Amino acid sequence: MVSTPPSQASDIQHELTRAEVEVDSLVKAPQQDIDIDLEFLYTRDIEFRQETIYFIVVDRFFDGEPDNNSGANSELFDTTGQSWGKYWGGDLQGVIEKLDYLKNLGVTALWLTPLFEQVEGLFVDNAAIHGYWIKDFKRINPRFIGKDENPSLNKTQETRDTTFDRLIAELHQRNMKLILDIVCNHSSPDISGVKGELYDDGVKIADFNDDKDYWYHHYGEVTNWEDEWQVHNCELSGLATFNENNSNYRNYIKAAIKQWLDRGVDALRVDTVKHMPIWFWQEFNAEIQNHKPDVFVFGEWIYNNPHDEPSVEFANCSGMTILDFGLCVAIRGALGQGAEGGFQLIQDIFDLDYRYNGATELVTFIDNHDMPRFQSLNPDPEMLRVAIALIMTSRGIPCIYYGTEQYLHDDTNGGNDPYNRPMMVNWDSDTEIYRYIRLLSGLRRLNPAVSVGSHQQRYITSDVYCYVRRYGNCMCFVALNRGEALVIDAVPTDFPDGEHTCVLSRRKFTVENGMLHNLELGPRDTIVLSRVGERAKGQVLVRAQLNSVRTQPGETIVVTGDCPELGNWDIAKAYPLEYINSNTWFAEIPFSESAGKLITYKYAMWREGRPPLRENLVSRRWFLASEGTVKWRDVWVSGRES
Ligand SMILES: [Ca+2]
Ligand SMILES: [Ca+2]
Repeated sequence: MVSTPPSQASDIQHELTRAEVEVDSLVKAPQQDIDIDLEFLYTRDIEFRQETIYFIVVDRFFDGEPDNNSGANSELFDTTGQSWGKYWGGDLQGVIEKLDYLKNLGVTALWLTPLFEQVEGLFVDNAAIHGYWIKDFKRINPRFIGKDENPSLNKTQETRDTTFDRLIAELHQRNMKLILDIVCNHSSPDISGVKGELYDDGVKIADFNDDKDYWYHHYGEVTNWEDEWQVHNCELSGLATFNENNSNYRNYIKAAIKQWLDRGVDALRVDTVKHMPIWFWQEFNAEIQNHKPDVFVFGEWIYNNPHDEPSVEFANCSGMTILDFGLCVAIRGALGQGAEGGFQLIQDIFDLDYRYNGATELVTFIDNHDMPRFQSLNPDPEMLRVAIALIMTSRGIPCIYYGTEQYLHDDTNGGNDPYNRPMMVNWDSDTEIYRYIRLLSGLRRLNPAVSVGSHQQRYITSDVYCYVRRYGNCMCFVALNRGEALVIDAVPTDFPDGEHTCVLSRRKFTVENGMLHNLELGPRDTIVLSRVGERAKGQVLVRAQLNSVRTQPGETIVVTGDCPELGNWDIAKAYPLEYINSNTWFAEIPFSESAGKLITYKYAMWREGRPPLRENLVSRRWFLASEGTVKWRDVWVSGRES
């Protein structure tokens, strides 16, 4: 081993001391003196993987305030609910009034379609009921809030008592989160000769047709979808596409989003991420996440899948995760359309999880506002329950499209847009699917195997799929059947021998030698067994994720370091990580004794019959705050054989 030269050693010591002093003084500095609360930066990292998201098209959910329905242009409001392209009256007061219904359903995070002020007009018979034609990113669509709640010019920051603010307060009171849907790529299409008029809190700042300061690209519609330059710079469905090279534009959009984060927004869903270069997103996320370190961000890369290299690169390098269209398409094929491959199509997607650094953070779904609802593909309510049980128990964060729990669907024109956005009519909390979602949402909160664990197939045919989710001694066994009743001879479960109860049906199952024998599955049946072990507890909880390490069976990964929690460099006492997939190891590591201290650590590979292989670097360093949770997202630095 090469010893560190004296000068370098003193440099390191000096740097450590300086870092400690800096961090110490910043943490202890009065909060009003600094923009970023460092204690916050080092402690708060939202863990979204145990959430259950519910996606609402605000206009189609519930009308809590008929006074705002006519908006600026009453022509765009349809009182009969027959004109699918017009507003039907749903608003934020309506969402507030249904929060208890949603909480009881097990929803923990609400994704609302964009709330910003929209262009008021018809474009091909459609008003901007979806919220994706934005006029002013600093103002709320007046159709969604109280009649006199939009402020006079440049006053949005000063206004904190609107229906929007009440919604946030009511959500937080129920321990629920708000996901704001944002669009950075474009503003609005040409409506009666007006295109891309953009406002900054009521003050006009840009206009596509009079674009003196180049806020927009002017290259026409995308014609070749294989050409990345076109996809970034050309228009999508005639929407004025922003020129991200203009730093005035970038400052405007970042300032607008920060304003909403300051008002209590917990997470962002980002539209059309494929249509802007990755450097823009890296800059955007760096700044947004510095502003609010515990914000969770996910993007829509339309029809991404793990074979599609640019979308995988985006998920791994942009600073945000993405909606999992690949899994969605597989589920719709296997369960919605009866595809011959069945569950194997779904397994094929999970088999490529190693391509993502954070497969467990992908946002999973079976339908949304841009595709026919699942039941328009297959009206069988039992099949819908199988599909929902799958996304709620497999890796990723499930997102339920509004109305699913009421079997809401309109099959006109195959259920395609706009018929996938019907008005909510039923609020029955006794439906079987409502009960499923409620129970499985609780399971996600309770059992870390479901929220952060590995996903391992145990039995598969086109009609039957059994898998185990596993994290340490926490586990969850799931059996799904898309076909008719059958009996399976034997399925390995990982569960301890004895009797276990299905979370959904309360049926009892007996495990012998780790196996379920003669497992009876009814038609479109779902079985979920759960076992929760001890969960790590400490003043500080570090969620350590290590990527790009290749292990062979029998090899395991540990974290070794200079503090008692990591074994004081005694590798036999290092903290073990859990295998998630062939690219990812993960553990929740509790720290108490070292809370508030600067620690150094590195990863190492334990190998049977050979010396451990340590990372080839001096060390990693982290200032542990005195309390809270934080994520490490590290990449293995290849070790050298000694
Ligand atoms: Ca209304
Ligand atoms: Ca663009």
